[in-house]
Amino acid sequence: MTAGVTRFATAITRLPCQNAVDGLRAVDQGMPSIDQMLADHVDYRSVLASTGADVITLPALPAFPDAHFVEDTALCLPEGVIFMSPGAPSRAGEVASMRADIAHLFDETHQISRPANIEGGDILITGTEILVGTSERTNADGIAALTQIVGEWGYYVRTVNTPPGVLHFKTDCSLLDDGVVLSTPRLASSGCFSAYEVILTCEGEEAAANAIRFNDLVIMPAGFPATKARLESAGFNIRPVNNSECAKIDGGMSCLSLRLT
Ligand code: CIR
Repeated sequence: MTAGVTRFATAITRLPCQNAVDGLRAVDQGMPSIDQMLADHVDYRSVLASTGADVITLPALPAFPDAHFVEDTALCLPEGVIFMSPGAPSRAGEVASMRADIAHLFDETHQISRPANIEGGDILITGTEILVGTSERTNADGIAALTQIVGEWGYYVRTVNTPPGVLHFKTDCSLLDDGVVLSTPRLASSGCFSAYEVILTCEGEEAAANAIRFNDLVIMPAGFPATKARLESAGFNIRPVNNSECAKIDGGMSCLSLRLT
């Protein structure tokens, strides 16, 4: 692997379907508005495109309310694509569509299958390693399968713990720059980022942790002014995108795209 900030040429997204409002959620935070969710998705795609990247928008999948959270279905690396094995049974069927839609973009394709479970939301790629959080969605078999595939490409996988009650590892963290992460205090206190510079989310703004570094921008959910100011004072170019509706079904900035070099 090479150090340095990855430059992405392409982002893959999928339109939310009308029944995206029925997506999985840990707690009831009210019914999302599909109109607002669709408007937010337009904004999200336009911010990705503003960096010069090609943004692919796949069609909605009405049978799968969570299918616009594309990150959970595939891991894209320069060497190839690994299709995930979602731990949420209602999401397992999303993978076949994603494979049909994007496999042709890659030289090598791999598929992880049950009983191995792994979702992309639990995987953080840094310049030096791939961190994978065990969670309700990602088990030891899933991490072992991933480790074997990417090991042949020269990547080192480190297993870490997703905090209890947190959906995915990346619900609580993001890579901001080479060697720099944004993290909630609860995740950082586990020590998993001891080799990194850590910028903490501000008190009461833990939901700001799921951001993405995409080319020159850090795209973060709107509504977290203290963390935004902290990141700006550290020199990052921040683009907030409204995420109020996806947040009600536990989705954030990273899950809405697959990012390819
Ligand atoms: C789910 O529970 O699977 C969806 N409602 C949210 C998925 C969010 N994905 C992500 O953070 N990578």
